[in-house]
Amino acid sequence: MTTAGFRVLDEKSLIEYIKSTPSLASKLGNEVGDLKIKEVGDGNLNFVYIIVSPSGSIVVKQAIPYVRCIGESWPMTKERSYFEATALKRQHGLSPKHVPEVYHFDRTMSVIGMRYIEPPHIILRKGLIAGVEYPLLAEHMAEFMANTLFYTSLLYLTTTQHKSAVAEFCANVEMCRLTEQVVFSDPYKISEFNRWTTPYLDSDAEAVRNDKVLKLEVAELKSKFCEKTQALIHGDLHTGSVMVTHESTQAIDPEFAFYGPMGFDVGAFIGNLFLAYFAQDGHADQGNDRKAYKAWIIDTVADTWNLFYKKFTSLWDIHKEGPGEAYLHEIYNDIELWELVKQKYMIELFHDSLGFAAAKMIRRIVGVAHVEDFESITDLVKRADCERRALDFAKNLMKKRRTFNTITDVISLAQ
Ligand code: ADP
Ligand code: SR1
Ligand code: MG
Ligand code: MG
Ligand code: MG
Repeated sequence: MTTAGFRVLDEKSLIEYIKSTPSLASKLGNEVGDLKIKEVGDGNLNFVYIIVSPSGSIVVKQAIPYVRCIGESWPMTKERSYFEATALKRQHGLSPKHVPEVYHFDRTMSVIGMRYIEPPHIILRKGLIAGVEYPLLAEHMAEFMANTLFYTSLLYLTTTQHKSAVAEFCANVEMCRLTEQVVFSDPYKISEFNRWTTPYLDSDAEAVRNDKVLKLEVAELKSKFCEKTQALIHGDLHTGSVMVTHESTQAIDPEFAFYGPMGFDVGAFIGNLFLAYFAQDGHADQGNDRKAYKAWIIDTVADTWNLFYKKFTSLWDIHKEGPGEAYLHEIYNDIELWELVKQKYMIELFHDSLGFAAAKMIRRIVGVAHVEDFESITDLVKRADCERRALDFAKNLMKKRRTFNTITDVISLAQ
């Protein structure tokens, strides 16, 4: 596959590429004679290589011009790599402890070189399936989301700074269209790409397609996704985009980044925690009923929202006198008005997050791309049972989201 200087790399040609790229070779201590290279991409879209030399290690990610999990029949711009590299750099600047450093970017080749997030880091989704508790996860994710969302919003930026950043990321249009299709449209209609645990969920999938209230709600969320240029969002912040140890949390894979509604990130993360929660009964066995683990996931949902709220509003407090042009300073100087503004902003963000969480759950059960949380449950009756409970919760959540005032109310619905 070649288009004006682009070629798909493999383990062999990547060695030559690294040898001729000083910014990568230097991270390997320039010891490029005996490199160990392994392709580890387990995501839906791209190729990811781990490269280890005797004195260093890196990860190289290459975007190819189609959707990897479907094949060449679904073309997809490899320019996504540009937006991923740009977002990674910006997010690393805003939340350096939770985003890998970018060492190299080659737009022609759609290649990003970045820090190898070394073992014992694993993908969070895998840890959630294995039943591992991560005591700092909520704190770290709240910090990542508060920093990246607050500092790229009009609460911190001038309208001129914000508009030019919005314009830059507007060009990530193909990735946005993919989300519009697979999250907000396909699950609610007949689509060749949809799938579900058949025959057990046949009538559940049909019920989603025939639910007029749900379709109106998802249309509203789709409008918000397309129209609300609130902050630079990661755009795909599910539990497969987070790598963890007990001490460390790293957000990767922001190729869907653009200026969109903050709730899309908060909701993606919380919605995927709820997917993990509903999958637990399928992973329970005689040795472990997973009850305690379910309680930990629920606590993590609550802590994520509550800590995010705290960190985000405290950044807002600190930067009230800053360059942000969303509100007049005289509003901030009036304690009652400032409280009112804060409450209004945060409750809307909460309801957006709940709506997007629900949409992200529904698409993983009746849409094209499923999650390992459920797919790894081999007993199909059990799997369908877990998926149905998650789906029913998500449908309710989407419809009733505006009636919730606290995350505790949401958790009661899940339990
Ligand atoms: P995709 O865009 O195809 O989903 P990801 O960026 O999610 O690709 O990467 C796929 C997999 O590669 C991840 O699940 C993770 O296992 C591994 N990976 C990606 N980036 C890194 C990194 N910087 N360090 C270590 N492993 C990584
Ligand atoms: C064809 S849909 C592929 C999905 O994988 C990515 O990680 C995004 O979630 C996208 O929706
Ligand atoms: Mg990924
Ligand atoms: Mg990706
Ligand atoms: Mg999702």
